[in-house]
Amino acid sequence: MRLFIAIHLSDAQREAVRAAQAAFRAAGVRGNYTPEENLHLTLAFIGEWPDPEDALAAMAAAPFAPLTLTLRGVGAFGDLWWLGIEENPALTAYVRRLRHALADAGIPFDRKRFSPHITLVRRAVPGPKGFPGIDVPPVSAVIDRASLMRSERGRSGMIYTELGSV
Ligand code: 2AM
Repeated sequence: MRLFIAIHLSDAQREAVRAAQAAFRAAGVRGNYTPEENLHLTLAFIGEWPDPEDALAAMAAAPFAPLTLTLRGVGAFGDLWWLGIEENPALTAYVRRLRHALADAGIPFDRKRFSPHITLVRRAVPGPKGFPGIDVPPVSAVIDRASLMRSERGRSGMIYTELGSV
């Protein structure tokens, strides 16, 4: 199964992300918008791996300590537009520990540098005036867990299911 480890946003944060998506839509930006129920922050992308219990055990070896996450800014990787978060040393340290635990357990993961982002829209095509400038309200939330997620292709888009959390 296709696995990744992610953080869920608070209701207020999801609302802010939806407002940013609405501003993109209002500016005529077309593309594959992330549905509200799929909004998340990926910490590690494992990809195909047969046994979620292995991954949960590795996560348990790097316990999550609650931290405060604050939304900040909008940016793009090519045609993927995202909403960012404020610099967060506690999160960076956790992701380092988590990835070490996965490596120690022999679980593969994408080793690209961690660039925390919440995907707003993939394959974005600009509107008549390009992409909108957006002021993202600095909405904060205390995050108390990281979740192991399964990703499946559904009839009308990706379906993400939480398999467990630490
Ligand atoms: P994205 O939002 O930037 O596409 C599920 O696919 C989640 O894992 C998404 O949040 C996706 O990020 C992230 N991810 C990270 N690395 C990935 C990779 N190599 N392939 C697919 N998804 C990846």
